[in-house]
Amino acid sequence: MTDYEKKLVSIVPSQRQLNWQATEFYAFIHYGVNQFTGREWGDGKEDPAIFNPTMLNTDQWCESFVKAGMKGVIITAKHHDGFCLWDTKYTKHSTMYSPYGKDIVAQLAESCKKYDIKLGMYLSPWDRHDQRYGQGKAYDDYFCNQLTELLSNYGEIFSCWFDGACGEGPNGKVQVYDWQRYYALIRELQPGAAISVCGPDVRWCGNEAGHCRESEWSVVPASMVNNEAVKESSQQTDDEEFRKRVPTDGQDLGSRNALTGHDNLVWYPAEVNTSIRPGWFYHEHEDVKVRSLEELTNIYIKSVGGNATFLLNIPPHPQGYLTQYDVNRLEELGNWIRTSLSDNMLKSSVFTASSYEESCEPTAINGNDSHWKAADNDPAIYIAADAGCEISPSYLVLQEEIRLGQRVESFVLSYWDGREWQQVVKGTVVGHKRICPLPNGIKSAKWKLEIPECRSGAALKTFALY
Ligand code: FUL
Repeated sequence: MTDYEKKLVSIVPSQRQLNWQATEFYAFIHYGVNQFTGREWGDGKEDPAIFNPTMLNTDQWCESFVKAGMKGVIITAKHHDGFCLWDTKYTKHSTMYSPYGKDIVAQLAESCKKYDIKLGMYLSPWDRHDQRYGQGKAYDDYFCNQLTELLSNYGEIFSCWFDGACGEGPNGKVQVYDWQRYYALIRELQPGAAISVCGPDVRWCGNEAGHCRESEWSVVPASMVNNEAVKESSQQTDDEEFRKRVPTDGQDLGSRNALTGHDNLVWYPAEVNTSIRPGWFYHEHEDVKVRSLEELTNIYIKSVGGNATFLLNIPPHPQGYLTQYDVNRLEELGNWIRTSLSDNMLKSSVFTASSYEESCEPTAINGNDSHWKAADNDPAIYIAADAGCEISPSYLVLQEEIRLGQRVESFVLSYWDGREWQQVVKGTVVGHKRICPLPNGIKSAKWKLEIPECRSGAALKTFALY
């Protein structure tokens, strides 16, 4: 192992990043005053009197998320319009002063417990309602008081999601956020919560269309943790086109080439966030524009199966429930995940490998908490599986033991056709998880995974075929 490789694999995730990464697929809820006004960005002048859902049912949301295979939900406790969905002491611009009069975050927290899923908070730093916005410390105090309520009164929080969007023009109010103060408060109140987007733990994938880079690296230059850059690439105006746009630059953030010249590196893994509909908030005319199952399975494969996580927004109807259009699609997606990725055809295979380290034998692969580790000086790393009988899989699933860093730079899957090895699929990064669809109709008992490029010895938890 070269010194440089040693350095690269010394960058590892924190426990909170490991927990967040394992959440894989979770829901976003955009709900507030906007679905009553038909807007995407409220201006902060909305009268709480318009907020009057009569069928709000957070159990229905969570039941649907569980059916989709999701393990958590993040709610817009406050969006840019400043309207708060919880019982806050610090403003009257909230559900408590609306005809509805109840704490929605509390209801969701109860439902999360009941359905055993995690809860996360979206609290918009940009606030178009509050008079303190733009007054420096006065607003930071307000924001920290809000954070304190949200992080103290609703149980364990897995994610604090800080949006980079701000549409204030040159004549608007400018607030210089005291990020370090916010982060210190979060670490104190919820040390397990990952701080996402404008934060040090989770990197925004850089678009709202659901696109994930082909090679999504978790080890990147520390300069990527940059809230100003996030702000610049976030929405500057309420723009439907922005939500569909996929930037073409910045596709390689972490290859050896991309890291050249960067001494300071960090573990900063990606999250893909998009909406099941064109808008983040509910609009009736978009009932017919719910994304197809095919689109969603593609995003799932490329994000969860591309070393990112998938945060899918499902906006509730103004009356407070998820519509059948969305509910049905979520259930179809969950069924697809359960049927496509649950029966590993290599589970009782015999594994052999080019090399291994003590206690990390090839048989340790596909265990509950064990892994196979190739020797650091192995010049031609591979692991092979003999399933004992012919199998005809549709998906390859790989996982690295990321506690040992992100190591795999390229991989090739082949099968034995009776005479020689035939290549089936190849790829680049693996990280937490890589899912590759396979061509139809290949049958073989013997499969081999080669890892031609690796940052010293590969460490794999999973080599599965479904
Ligand atoms: C954007 C916001 O402006 C949208 O309204 C939405 O909340 C999305 C998740 O982030 O930047």
